[in-house]
Amino acid sequence: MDLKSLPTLTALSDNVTIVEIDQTKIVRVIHDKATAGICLHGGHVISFKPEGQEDLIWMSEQANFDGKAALRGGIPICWPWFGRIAAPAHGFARNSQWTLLEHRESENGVIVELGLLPSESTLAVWPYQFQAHLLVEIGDELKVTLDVTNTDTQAWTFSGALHTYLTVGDIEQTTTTGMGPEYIDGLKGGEVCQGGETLQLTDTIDRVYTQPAAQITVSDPVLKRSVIVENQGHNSAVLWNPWAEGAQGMSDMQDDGYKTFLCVESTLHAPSIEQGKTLQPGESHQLVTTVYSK
Ligand code: TA6
Repeated sequence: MDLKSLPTLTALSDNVTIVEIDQTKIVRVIHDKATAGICLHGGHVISFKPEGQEDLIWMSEQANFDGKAALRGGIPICWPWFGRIAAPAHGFARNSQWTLLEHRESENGVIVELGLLPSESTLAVWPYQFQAHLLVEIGDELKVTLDVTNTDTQAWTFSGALHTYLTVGDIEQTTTTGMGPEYIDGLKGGEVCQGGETLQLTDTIDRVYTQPAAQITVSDPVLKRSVIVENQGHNSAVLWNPWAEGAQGMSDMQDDGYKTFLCVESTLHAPSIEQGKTLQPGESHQLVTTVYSK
């Protein structure tokens, strides 16, 4: 995404400004190391461009920045559940307005911290007290930490994902390793399958890899780079691409959009909310993804 050309609404520091696309405010970071953007709507990272490189993060040309819809592309925050195990799909965090809490900068990069607290609309779909912090560290690498705390008087259970859309030059020439051997196939009604060491796509994919390695590597001969994804606090890595038919069925994705991204997600997967991770009052959990190229 070309964030540099957007007019500044508010300058917060030498490196951090507020800009806007349609109705959506964006925290823009321009630093010697990288340029990045984080929408307050959804706490959604929409760009991470290390200096001199193509964006590592893919955004749809048809993403809806009306401040209501979930954004197509970037890093959707799926929380307090992942998938369609409850409504709205992927939880409410990606459709909520987050608050900018803090920004800090040094020669190594910029850290932006956003927060989300319960509101009438979150309590209507999930009747619990919580505190969510999103720490976005922008430097040579992009590190995103979703830190959730149970501020209720009772335990609650959750799942979630940092649903990263990675830019690739051409999906059919892209190879992925490190996702591990076993996956739950979302396209085969949740059948547990065994896969090969290297994945090269020729069709749609929607898989929960249950034994990912510490690093997942997406090798891109077209953009002449490998993108590395390292996750923490997860129990699986979801890989997704909707392919041509899926892209055509989405109003917020251009028909050929599927050719230039692969979702590699840091996921806490659960078949139902009740089977998710439990936090007792006062307990916290951090779901992390780190993305960089080499
Ligand atoms: O992470 C994969 C997935 O859950 C797929 O099943 C697919 O539907 C995708 O997310 C996108 O979901 P969305 O609600 O953003 O259209």
